[in-house]
Amino acid sequence: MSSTSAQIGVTGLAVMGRNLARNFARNGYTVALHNRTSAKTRALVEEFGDEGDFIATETAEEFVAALERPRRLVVMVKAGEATDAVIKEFAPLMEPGDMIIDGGNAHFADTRRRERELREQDIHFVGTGVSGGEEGALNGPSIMPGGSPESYASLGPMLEKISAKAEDGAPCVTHVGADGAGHFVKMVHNGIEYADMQLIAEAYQLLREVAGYSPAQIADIFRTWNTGRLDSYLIEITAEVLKHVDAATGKPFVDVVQDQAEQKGTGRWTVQIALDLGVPVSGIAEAVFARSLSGHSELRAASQGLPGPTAQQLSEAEAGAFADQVEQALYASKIVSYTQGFHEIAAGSEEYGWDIDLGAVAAIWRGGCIIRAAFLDRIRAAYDTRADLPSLLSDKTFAQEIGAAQDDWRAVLVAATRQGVPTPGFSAALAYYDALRADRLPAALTQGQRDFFGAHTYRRTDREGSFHTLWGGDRSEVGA
Ligand code: NBP
Repeated sequence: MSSTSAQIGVTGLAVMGRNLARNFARNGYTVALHNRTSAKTRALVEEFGDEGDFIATETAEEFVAALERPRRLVVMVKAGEATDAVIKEFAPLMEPGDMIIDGGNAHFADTRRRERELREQDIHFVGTGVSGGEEGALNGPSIMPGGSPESYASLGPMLEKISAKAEDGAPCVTHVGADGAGHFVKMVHNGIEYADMQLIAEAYQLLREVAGYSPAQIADIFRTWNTGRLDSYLIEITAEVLKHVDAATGKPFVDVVQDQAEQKGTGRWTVQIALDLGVPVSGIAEAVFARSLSGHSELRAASQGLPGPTAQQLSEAEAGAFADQVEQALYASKIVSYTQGFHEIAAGSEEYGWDIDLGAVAAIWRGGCIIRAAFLDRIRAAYDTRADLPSLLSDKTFAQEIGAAQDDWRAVLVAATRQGVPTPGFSAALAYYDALRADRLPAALTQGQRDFFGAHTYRRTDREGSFHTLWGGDRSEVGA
């Protein structure tokens, strides 16, 4: 603790803030520390003070005074009211050109509001997505900063230093775009994470219930998948979880955990915002709904005993072939989830004028974050080839791969339906794929119905204009 002025300060020293502060210090920066409850500040210095240069402070005034100009003040508190409370406390102590960096999981609309308000004071508010959990915060997260280009010029090199590095050595951070762009992208990241997890869970359930494999055998299958195109952090940890045996009962760990998941915050926002933007993120939505359904214990209890199909056990040879088909279905569905997520980012970028580089987003998710995967390199390559790609499915390589997977994908869903195994993620993904490639959609009939009961009018395939049929009269058509 030699320096008298810090290059960066962190307030909010719970798991994330503490580890982020240590990460900055380990990378050679002097870090000012602050927490509402100062016992946490003292504890950090006592436990980890030898990892680097820290300046522990107790009051807001001391904290702000400890920072070199322009100040870089990272806020890592519980997202929501706490963030506003902290801004209210610190902003009056700061000066033009200083930066407040919110690394919490804020809603991007809040970030836009805070950025606007602080801009009046010439303070740069940098809403920043941080992914990778506490481990990432310490050893290198994927970082998604929004805010002004000037703030990135000052902050970017530091973030690049503490961020995760992709396999090619590139730092997993980029200036995503103005005001709320970083938090928007973090939100969609989490939505995609929900979808990835749901698809993996469905693959597990199918391997267990249709193929008859044990959790330990499924762990081995996932390990094998992890050496191929599905190579990812989530597949890797799934194998670990499935292999784990509960010490108290000797049963597979997955069998002693209650099958009720929570859905909150960013995953849900991804779907809400997609609805507002009119973007079909059906796979992500099904992942959120699947968690929601799992948590309805009373509803589920009341439905126990409803009839299902007669189960048919596969032979050993059939099970092996089925596992290969599930891999195809999982990969194809994953392509769809990312297609939907990137569509939402593109739509948000368009709506808010962020000019987000989709390839750069894929690139910074390659390391540090929960959805890190070899697959993201492919997405980056797709956008590198064509930055204005209308959809990932328009990329030649992805189109070929999904085409090659489709027979197995369909076969898996036939088996799932026959055996009564719910696969909302796989099914929604296939429906999206089939709907997009369809020559005609039944939306034409929907338009006819709307015109019938509400005179909503329709457009014709053969002429310009808007038309209405006199359904209650002689059924002649009027329009221009
Ligand atoms: P929490 O979300 O549990 O927040 C705890 C921190 O907020 C403590 O430092 C607490 O101070 C402070 N705080 C609260 Br609560 N109310 C406050 C107020 N009114 N004024 C000042 N400080 C207040 O911590 P976390 O899990 O470390 O997460 C921090 C942020 O990072 C959150 O926004 C979270 O969503 C985000 N995030 C978390 C993860 C993760 O894996 N956990 C990943 C990515 C992003 P106290 O000590 O005095 O109570």
